[in-house]
Amino acid sequence: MSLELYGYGESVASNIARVALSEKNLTYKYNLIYLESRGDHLTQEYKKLNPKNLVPTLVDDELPVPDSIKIMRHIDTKYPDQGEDLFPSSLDNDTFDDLLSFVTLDESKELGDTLGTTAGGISAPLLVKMLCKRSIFSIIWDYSTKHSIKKRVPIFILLRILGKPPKSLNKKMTLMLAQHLITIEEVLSHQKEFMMGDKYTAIDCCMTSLLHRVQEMRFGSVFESNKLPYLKKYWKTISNRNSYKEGILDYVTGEWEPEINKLYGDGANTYNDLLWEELNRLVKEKENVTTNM
Ligand SMILES: N[C@@H](CCC(=O)N[C@@H](CS)C(=O)NCC(=O)O)C(=O)O
Repeated sequence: MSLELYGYGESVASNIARVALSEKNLTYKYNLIYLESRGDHLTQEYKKLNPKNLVPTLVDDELPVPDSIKIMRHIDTKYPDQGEDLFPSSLDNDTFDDLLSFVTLDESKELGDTLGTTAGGISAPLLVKMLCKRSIFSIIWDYSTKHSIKKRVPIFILLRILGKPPKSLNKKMTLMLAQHLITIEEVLSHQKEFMMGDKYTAIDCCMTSLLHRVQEMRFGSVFESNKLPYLKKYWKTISNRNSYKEGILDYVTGEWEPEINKLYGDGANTYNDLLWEELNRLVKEKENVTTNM
């Protein structure tokens, strides 16, 4: 068995793949692919492994497997007797599929539509900082001539030219995040340990990475509040698993941290108050619906 993973430390999708590999107790060679700051994912060589120019890609005995969800399915099928069963057949398929599309980083969906794309959206201030490590000219050239996902090209170029994301984008992503957090709280109101119930699954691998991004972007107060008690308990459970350290914390490149500190100092995300305003509004709205029933 020879496994190689191409990924980036501060990439939500790469984190999903690494958490899953850790949960399956699989060891692999790791190849660090710097994204916006260097454009390693835009080289011809990497494109042969991942035609969409995205991370992560797993290479299993020379077979390239791009996409975090496909990677999880691949290792779960090929190594069924190792570690956790990530796609247990005994579970309710419809609920599982619904949750999978809720967490997935689906490049065909709009930013904010799923928790996965919202995690990308709330990261925009940092993506811009990384793009700004390179000249406008090199970003325009690299992205317009090399990136396969054409609809992403003008977005990256515009962000580099503006030097920061438009406020309307930050605001929209914050409001979407509030909605998705309420959905998670509702799912977890079954009062079981994991998203699908008693069994740890691929959904929890995704959630570990997505909630880590929420924490990393300084929205971590949502994990401390008794307003979202199930989320608080769930985050404690998944962040205490070995896969959180082994799949995420151990791979941080350090590129983001100084920029996050420059943006938010010792404090919360600039949009944290807006997040809480919206969360409080949604919680109240839900309470009103329940009392009127
Ligand atoms: N559906 C893909 C999405 C992968 C994805 O969007 N990766 C991001 C990093 S989290 C990326 O490579 N971005 C680089 C770019 O868009 O240029 C997966 O789940 O693997």
